[in-house]
Amino acid sequence: MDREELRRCIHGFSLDKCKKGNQGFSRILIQLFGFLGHGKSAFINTCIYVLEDGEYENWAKAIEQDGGSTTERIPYKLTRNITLVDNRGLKNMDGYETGEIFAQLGNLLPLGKVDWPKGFELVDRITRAEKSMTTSDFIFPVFVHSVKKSISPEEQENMKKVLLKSRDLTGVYPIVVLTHKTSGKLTDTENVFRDMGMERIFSFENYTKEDHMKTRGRHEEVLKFLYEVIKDVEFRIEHRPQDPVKEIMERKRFVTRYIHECAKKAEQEKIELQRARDQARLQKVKRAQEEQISRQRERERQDRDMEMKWKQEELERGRQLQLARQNEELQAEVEKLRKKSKKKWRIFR
Ligand SMILES: Nc1nc2c(ncn2[C@@H]2O[C@H](COP(=O)(O)OP(=O)(O)OP(=O)(O)O)[C@@H](O)[C@H]2O)c(=O)[nH]1
Ligand SMILES: [Mg+2]
Repeated sequence: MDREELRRCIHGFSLDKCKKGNQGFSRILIQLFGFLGHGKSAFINTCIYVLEDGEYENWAKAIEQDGGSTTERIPYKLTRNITLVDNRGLKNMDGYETGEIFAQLGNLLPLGKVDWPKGFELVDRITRAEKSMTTSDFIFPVFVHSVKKSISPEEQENMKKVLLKSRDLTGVYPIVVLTHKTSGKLTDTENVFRDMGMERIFSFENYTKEDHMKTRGRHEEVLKFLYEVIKDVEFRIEHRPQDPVKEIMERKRFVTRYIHECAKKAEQEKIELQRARDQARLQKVKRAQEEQISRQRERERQDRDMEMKWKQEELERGRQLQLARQNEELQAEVEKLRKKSKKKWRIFR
């Protein structure tokens, strides 16, 4: 299929044209998610630029330098029936932030500003948003990752869990979109995602403010990506009967359960942390007591040694005194004998 045909297919796509009808869906919501600053907004700009084929604009407010910026869930209408959603980026993949991302992916939170107060009051926000929930959106998850950022084994493990949970939540295997394709280890990154079980991986060099010279390769890649999304949605609607209202309720149950599990895990971790702290404190007290006992023993040993030394010196002094006395007596005896013998010789003479 050439570029123009692809473009016609994408523009003309309607869920009503699916073999088994629209099944209650009115539009595809391509939900972009991923870490902060990995190119979600730039990818939206790229898609609009390619599809409109006009002048480049920073529609999705991609940031001017690396970092994070999008704090709202903003929808960008790509065609009559396809909308891209720029979700708030993740800082890390801990239970709390992932709960937020699942709530966004599941379309359980309203579009617009996304406040992320620390804690698990997310369930309340989901309940409050219930009235404004749109059930007629077919949710399609797309995970955006920059090849410039390497993935540690620990991150890979967490990412895999999140990607598989997103599949369970939406019923669709997420497509992986790799950005900055010419500035990093593309093949290595692709392999990491393949190892996580991701089959559909697209890589892009996004059009940006600095580099938006139209190229056939980039244009075609984007059109192929959108065409793949359409074909996947058609396949799913045809092969898995859908009930949008039931689905959103299931998604709500899924996310609520996930949040509760995270809260339980966090509570358990808190208890274990407290237990570890108590144990450490006890160990410290025990160590201090042992040190005190050993110091006391050392002092007693030193006292005993001193006493022994003192007694030995005392004994030595007594012995020396006795020796000196015996010596004096001996000297006196010798003197007496000497005098006696002198007297004897004088008589004989
Ligand atoms: N060269 C190049 N630059 C890109 C590419 N993708 C994104 N950028 C740039 O990287 C920076 C961050 O991109 P954003 O699209 O704002 O990232 P984000 O994922 O929307 O970030 P948050 O909104 O914070 O989550 C911007 O300066 C983009 O112009 C790419 O494929 N190639
Ligand atoms: Mg952004």
